[in-house]
Amino acid sequence: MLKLYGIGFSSCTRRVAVVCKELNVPYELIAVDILKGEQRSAEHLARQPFGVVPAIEDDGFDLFESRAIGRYIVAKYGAGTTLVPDPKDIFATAKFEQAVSIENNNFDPTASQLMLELVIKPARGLPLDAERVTALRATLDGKLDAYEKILGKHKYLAGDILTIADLFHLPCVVVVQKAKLDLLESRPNVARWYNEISARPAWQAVKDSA
Ligand SMILES: N[C@@H](CCC(=O)N[C@@H](CS)C(=O)NCC(=O)O)C(=O)O
Repeated sequence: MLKLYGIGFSSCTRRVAVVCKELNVPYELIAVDILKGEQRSAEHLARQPFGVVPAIEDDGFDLFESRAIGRYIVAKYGAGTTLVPDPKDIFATAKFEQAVSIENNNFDPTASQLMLELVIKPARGLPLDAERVTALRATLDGKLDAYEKILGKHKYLAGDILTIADLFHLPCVVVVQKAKLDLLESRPNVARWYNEISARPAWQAVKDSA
C-alpha cells in the first residue's frame, strides 16, 4: 500500500490525501509529527531533504512535494479520469499548467501563511500576529479578485472540467473560509467554486485529518 509520510492536520499532507480519496487509492498514513520536529529527523530527511512533509513511498518509488505527488498518483492510478488533461491535448494541458501555477504562486504563498497564523501558531500555543493577518488578508483579497474573473469565465480554474489544480487549493482555502475573512462569500464565482469543491466526498473524508 502507498505510504504517506506526514501528519493528519497538515495542509500539504491533506493535499495528497484528497487526491488519493478522489481515486480510491488506499494509503497508510505514517506519522511525522511536525509539532514535535520529527520532520527534521535523519530518517525523514533521507526521504525529504528539505525537512518538511509530505513524502510518499509507493512500491519502492519515493517522491516528495505534495503537488508532484498528486500528479504522480493521477498518472499511476487515474487512467481514464480527467483530473489531469490528456497530454496530447496541448490546449487543455497548457490551461491546466496555468491553473497549477496560479495556485502555487498566487494563492498558496499567502493562504499558507494565513494557515500558519490561524492554525499552526495556536496549535503550538503561540499568539497569532493580528497585524500580519490583516496584511495577508489584503494580499489575498487582491489575488481573489483575479480568481473571480477567471471563475466567471469557466466553472473551474483550468476550464469547465475539474482538475487537481482545483483540489490543490482545498487545505488552505478551507482555512480562509473558516477564518471568516469574508474573502470567498463576497465573490459569487469564487463562492460557487469553493462550495462545490469543498463538498466533494474526497475532501469531506480528509477535511479534519488525512
Ligand atoms: N512545497 C512543499 C511544502 C511542504 C511544507 O511546507 N510542509 C509543511 C506542512 S504543510 C511542513 O512540513 N512544515 C513544517 C516545517 O516547516 O518545519 C509541499 O508542497 O510538499
